[in-house]
Amino acid sequence: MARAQNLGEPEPTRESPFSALDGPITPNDRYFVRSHFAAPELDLCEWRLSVEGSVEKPLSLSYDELQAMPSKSVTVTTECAGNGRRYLSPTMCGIQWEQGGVSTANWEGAPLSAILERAGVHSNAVEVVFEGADGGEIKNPPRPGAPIKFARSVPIDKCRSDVLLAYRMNGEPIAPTHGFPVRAIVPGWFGVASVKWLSRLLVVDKPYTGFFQTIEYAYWQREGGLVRRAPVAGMLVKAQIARPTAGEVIASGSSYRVVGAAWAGESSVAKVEFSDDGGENWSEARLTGNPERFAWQLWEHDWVAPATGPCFLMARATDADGNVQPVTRDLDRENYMINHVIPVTVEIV
Ligand SMILES: Nc1nc2c(c(=O)[nH]1)N[C@H]1C(S)=C(S)[C@@H](COP(=O)(O)O)O[C@H]1N2
Ligand SMILES: [Mo]
Repeated sequence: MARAQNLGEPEPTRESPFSALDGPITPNDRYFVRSHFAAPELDLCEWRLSVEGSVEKPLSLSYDELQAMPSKSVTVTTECAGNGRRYLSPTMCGIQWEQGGVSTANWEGAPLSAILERAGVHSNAVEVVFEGADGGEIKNPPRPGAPIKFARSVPIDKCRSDVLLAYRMNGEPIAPTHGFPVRAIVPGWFGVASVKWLSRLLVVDKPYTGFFQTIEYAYWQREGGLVRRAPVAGMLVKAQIARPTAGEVIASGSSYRVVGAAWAGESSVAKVEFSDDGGENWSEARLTGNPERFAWQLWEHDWVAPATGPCFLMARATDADGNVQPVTRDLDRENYMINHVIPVTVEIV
């Protein structure tokens, strides 16, 4: 399995082999892994999920209690906010993901709405902070100080409408690297919000400003002449080409079925276009399979390889709200939210 080139971070990371795309679901052994600290080993008998903060009745749920609640399953595409960082120029710090920081799985678990209802959330609540059992010191760059836990918050409305506390991934108990026994799944949002190894839900009445919320996994938002730090949230519209792959050698005049996937966060993919001349001309690709609200849209395009020489292939998606993938990089996004069109160079012989 490919390892993402790692600029100084010791934590385990694994790219999904995106070029192997062969259906809507990423098999568990090909699903990408991004963990900031060592995976905690949790004992099911001792594990509890506590629900605290701005609630009428704090809870402490066991694995059995969570599983006994009505369950729901949903197919969700999750992209790491740093996916594609390898293609940024100048180079930005962090894991140098190519195209494999994105995967799709079917998750089964308890809707968070039911748990919040049981706890009786106070009307002043604005967010739920998801805290993982993992933590440690921040090493890259070094920040001397006490160890911290991995934690992220999600607005209360999103928690009520879409968030799942998942215990099964593609029909199997969630593997230790993916957050056993229970993780959050925040459909349509960048992966960082889907906290693994959940141990605590803290309902808060002010926006949370933790390390992975406002320092990392955050970007600059401009409003009224001010620049402020905003946490990455919904995934942006984006298409990737699975095949051909960069550097592939293709015979001039041959027919080639170009395949890929596109996703649009909380919106949906309206169209995917393909270009074989570096973005001068575009033709519409075919959307395939059965679209699901939070899952990627597979697409294909029957293409005849042009004259010999290097050839710059591009795919660009448009979402249902009319957002088109940009051609240039927005520097306010720093090293996250990478959705500008990135060419795949192949060699026509
Ligand atoms: N507790 C915990 N949750 C976490 C993380 C983490 O390091 N610790 N990484 C986040 C990030 S940045 C991503 S992209 C996804 C990756 O999930 P996966 O490893 O199952 O693909 O988990 C998120 N949840
Ligand atoms: Mo991530």
